[in-house]
Amino acid sequence: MGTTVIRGGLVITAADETNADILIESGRVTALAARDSEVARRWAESADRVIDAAGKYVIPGGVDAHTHMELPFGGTSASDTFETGTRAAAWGGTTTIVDFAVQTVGESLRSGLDVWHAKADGQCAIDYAFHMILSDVNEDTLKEMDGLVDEGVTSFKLFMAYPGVFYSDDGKILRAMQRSAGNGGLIMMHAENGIAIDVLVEQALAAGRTDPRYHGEVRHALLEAEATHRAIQLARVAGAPLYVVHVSAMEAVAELAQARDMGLNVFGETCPQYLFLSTDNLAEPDFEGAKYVCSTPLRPKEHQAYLWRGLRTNDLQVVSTDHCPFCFKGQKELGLGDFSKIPNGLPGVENRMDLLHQAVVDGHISRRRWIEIACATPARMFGLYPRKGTIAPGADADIVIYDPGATQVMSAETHHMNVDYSAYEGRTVTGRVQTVLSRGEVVVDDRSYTGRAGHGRFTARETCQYLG
Ligand code: DUC
Ligand code: ZN
Ligand code: ZN
Ligand code: ZN
Repeated sequence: MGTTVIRGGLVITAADETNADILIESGRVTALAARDSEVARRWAESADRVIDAAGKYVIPGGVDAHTHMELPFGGTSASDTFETGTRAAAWGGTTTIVDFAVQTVGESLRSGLDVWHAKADGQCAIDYAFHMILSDVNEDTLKEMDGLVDEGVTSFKLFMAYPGVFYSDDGKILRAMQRSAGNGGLIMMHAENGIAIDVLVEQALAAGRTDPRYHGEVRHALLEAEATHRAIQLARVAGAPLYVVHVSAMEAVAELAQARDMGLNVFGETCPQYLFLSTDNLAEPDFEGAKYVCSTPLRPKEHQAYLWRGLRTNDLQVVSTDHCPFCFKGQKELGLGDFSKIPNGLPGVENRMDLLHQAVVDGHISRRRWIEIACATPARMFGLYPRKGTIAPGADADIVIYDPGATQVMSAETHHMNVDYSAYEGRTVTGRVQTVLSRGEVVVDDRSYTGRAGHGRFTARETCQYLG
């Protein structure tokens, strides 16, 4: 691989905005120099490739720390493979995903991780890493956690929801947290009171409330807040840091804010669907609401302002997608007549960087905060920084040339995710990915795909770098 120079753009990281040219050698950023400086001119003269970024932003590739490619769920399987899902990610300006490997009840973490490697290895267009879902916490599982941390799987998701599937009771959660306090792993929590939710599901169905919108009602905001509170207290008792995934309720944000005001290592993630969609979508007629069934659920619109505020005040630190696509035809339709049978999840891995840029245009966040919540902080949180998440000497050359003035209409007609609908169908956004580099290789070249399955590598992660 020769040398590449990216010339003439505005380089935006979480820390700075600078008019700089970038020198890339052997897949890494080796130097930045002031635009039009003597040294930058010399680089351009001798480079194998010069990419013109005049009038564009030059940003770190996105880090999506929450995806579910090929996740078996609700009697079906998420419709993006690692191949299709990572290609769509690249199209959307994301160059690293962290996907959730799943432990099957009764089996080891090792066998779950092996299954995920078999799905992903040799298939990905961009770099990938894994978290591990703990579905069966026992003595063996706890011991295995230490080994996973050593091999770069340094975070573990637990579920307070989904009794009988992924669910862990408080005792199991406490044990896993105690173990992670000792081995440096980060516990990620799906914070919803699944036992109480199951009662409300049963009551709703018995009363004939079967439409998708009841999914939002039974998964009550207070049951998210209660679980968030409980997870925080358990983490305090264990002396472990905690990362709460897919926060959607304003009452849960308040729990996180209170914990952080106490100085605790408690972190929160939200997702574009909670920032841009609402229970209005769940109530769409003709079963269309099923397209918006995910857990935690979409909330009434008034919650959005609290999520934006949390992102500005750093009570929420990360926006990831929880990308978990199911086609409307044949998959979401499994829940016709019973909302509890609709497979949970929304597509979004391709849309995140653009939607958050729209949030910059709309004045919710600054440009640097955009990069912080979508690139730098997820990389630091999950032990990928500074290889990923920034543009600096030594970093992997995972770089996006972003056109801030272009407009696009989001649509299933034009997206690259393997799913038959867009959660943002018909939405016009300002800004568009133009060119994407993954470790110095151009994988999207001026809006045409030049990547390949197998370019992406498994990336062993350090432990969380975001404590204190
Ligand atoms: N939530 C979803 O929406 N899908 C998969 C798992 C989850 O927790
Ligand atoms: Zn979850
Ligand atoms: Zn998830
Ligand atoms: Zn999820």
